[in-house]
Amino acid sequence: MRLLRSLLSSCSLGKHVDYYSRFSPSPLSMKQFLDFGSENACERTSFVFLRQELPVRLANIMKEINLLPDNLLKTPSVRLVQSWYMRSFDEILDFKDKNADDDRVIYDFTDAVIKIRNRHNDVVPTMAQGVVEYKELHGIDPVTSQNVQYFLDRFYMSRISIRMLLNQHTLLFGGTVRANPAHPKQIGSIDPHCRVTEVVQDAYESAKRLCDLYYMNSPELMLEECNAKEKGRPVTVVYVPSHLYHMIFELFKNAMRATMELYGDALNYPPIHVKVALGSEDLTIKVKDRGGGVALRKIDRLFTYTYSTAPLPHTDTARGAPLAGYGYGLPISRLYARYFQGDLKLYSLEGYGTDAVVYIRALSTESIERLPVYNKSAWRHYNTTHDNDDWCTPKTEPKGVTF
Ligand code: W6P
Repeated sequence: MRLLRSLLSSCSLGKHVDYYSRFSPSPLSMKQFLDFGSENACERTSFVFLRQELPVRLANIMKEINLLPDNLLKTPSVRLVQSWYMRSFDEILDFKDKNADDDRVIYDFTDAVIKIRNRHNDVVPTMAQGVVEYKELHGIDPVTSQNVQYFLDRFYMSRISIRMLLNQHTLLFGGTVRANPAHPKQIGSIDPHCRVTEVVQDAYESAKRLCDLYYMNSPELMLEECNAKEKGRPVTVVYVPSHLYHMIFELFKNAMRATMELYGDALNYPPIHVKVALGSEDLTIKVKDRGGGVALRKIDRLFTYTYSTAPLPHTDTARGAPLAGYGYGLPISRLYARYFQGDLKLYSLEGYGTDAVVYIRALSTESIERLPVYNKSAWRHYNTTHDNDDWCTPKTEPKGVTF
């Protein structure tokens, strides 16, 4: 019924998308996220904020989906994702003129938020499938690859931010009690005293389990921390532990795979060294392997969506899924790092090993959402080519010179 309505009035839906896309998303700081979870904040405040902010964030990225290359936009996968966005946008819009003082409305809203979150669970693999479909039919040129990279980085960042809002609302107000039963000291998904080495340990154990399954062995972990702010105290940070876990788990999988592939059936493997350091601006986590490294020329590929989506390897069910190296693990981990103004970088020494470094803002006042906005400048990105035509192309022999 709703689908029918949205199809019939897709024109009016489009008008609403246009309207909300003219607002810029409002980035929240860690402090603002925590305030929503504090004693005096309420579900009503959150409702009033989200019924405006969610349509704004959805509309901003929906306008960008429309700028994708036509052949990509027409793939069934991208169409499907687009329909999820339209539907969710429409469902939130339903609450525009509802009475915020009516408990029923507030209850229904939380219900809608949960439905929307679940509808969008498979966005990442579905978009990846769209890229595969496009590649199979049309191949990939550098300009398209650049546009897809630009789009997916923004699209997935938008998705991370929208899910953060949805999660905070349901975790804080969805149940009868405010505390998250699994993590009573967290404010929704945020831990105001997240112990970094504990998350690193957890991520290591999970990656080790996969590594042991696949390779019958695994490298050890050597973990050290240096707290320059409070000497001898464990490093803590105001952060989303699940985001941190996601990034570090991904880095461990890559580090372990490199190590195991290089050392083959050796009995000992060089350990993975992790260093956690807290300074006044940065909290830095370095994951260091001795897996042989990656040539500088190939480092960018590890973050390239069009490169890492090989048509799904028909997984060798006897050995199980490969440990790492397929899909969007690294580029999405980098987005998690950037989401609160940090970053993720790879420094490799080919022939030796790789240092993967996650940078996180140490100060919660500096941890502010980094959000894409749809504007003229974003639009221009899709409609101009950024080719490298202002640098010479190396020739094997200099023109007109003979030696
Ligand atoms: C490698 C490749 C890589 C990616 C990410 C993290 C660690 C590593 N090690 O050889």
